[in-house]
Amino acid sequence: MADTKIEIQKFANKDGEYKRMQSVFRNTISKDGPHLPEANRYHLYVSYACPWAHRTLIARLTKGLAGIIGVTVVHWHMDNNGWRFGTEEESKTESRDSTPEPLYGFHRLKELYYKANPEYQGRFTVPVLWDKKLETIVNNESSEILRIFNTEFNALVPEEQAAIDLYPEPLRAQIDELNEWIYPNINNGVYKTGFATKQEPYEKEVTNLFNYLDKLEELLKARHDKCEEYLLGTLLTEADIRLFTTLVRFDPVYHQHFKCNIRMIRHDYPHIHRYLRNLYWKDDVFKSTTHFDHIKFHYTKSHPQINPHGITPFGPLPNIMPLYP
Ligand SMILES: N[C@@H](CCC(=O)N[C@@H](CS)C(=O)NCC(=O)O)C(=O)O
Repeated sequence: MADTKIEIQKFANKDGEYKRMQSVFRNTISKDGPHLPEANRYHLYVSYACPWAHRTLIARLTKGLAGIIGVTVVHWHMDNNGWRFGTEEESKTESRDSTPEPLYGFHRLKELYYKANPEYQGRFTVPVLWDKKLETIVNNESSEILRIFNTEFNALVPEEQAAIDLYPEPLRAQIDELNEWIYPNINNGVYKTGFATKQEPYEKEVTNLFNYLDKLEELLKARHDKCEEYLLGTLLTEADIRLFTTLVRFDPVYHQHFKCNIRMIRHDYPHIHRYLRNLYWKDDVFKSTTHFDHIKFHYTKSHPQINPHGITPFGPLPNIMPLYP
């Protein structure tokens, strides 16, 4: 417990404010190399609990990359040594989704980072996109992995998936504009709220978060009035993927665990709630990549500074409401 407190102080500064660190590996895959687009050359390491990693899982399936890029899921529990891989035993029983590390038999995610760079000094985060040929990390920043998946494997997937463009040229300015306020105020806003270690920054962040959820509600109401399902209208884009992974965790986890509890999506934001349910229930890629057990266990049992007894609340039930409640 004492160690965990030290750990959290790396996040929160002396004023009790949470600061997210920048990702370090920022390369791309392209025909110009050195990371060439090739089937079965890359491996994606994720946690089903993590909203950033979840983005990459959705993009991988949407773009038809399931048979081209393998995935390993870490165990949901993160301790002072970071993420670990599931044991053989666990992969059969307790947490079937988290399996042993397939390439090197590593026990911890951090071993991959050190293999890529023995001098590495940053955090050991998921997602990690690994190049099996060059034995290094290509990229560990989810927003960039999304873009890589969107364009760089198009020659290797069926036409139908190649034609899906999650960042289409004519919508780029609008997508960028959405990302610019949704990322700091909502995606990262829940973390700034939940990891605040003083009352004042907590109150500032939680108020700000709900101001932006109100803004989102207005935007989605306007879309609904025009019978449009997505943030940008009738087309699924990366902006939806980036938003979904936060919204789907909101009521089950952020509301109570991160004290983001001024309002609840299911009770207080009908348009956000409909948007979330539409994505989850109508597009199997969103549903099949959402694992509420990993999500709930991870947060509530990996942050003893927030939840010292590690008790995972039952509710709210269900984790997500039906499409037509
Ligand atoms: N900027 C990164 C953030 C990834 C991130 O913070 N992942 C968290 C899990 S939700 C993590 O792995 N944390 C481990 C740690 O900080 O030790 C991205 O979007 O890919």
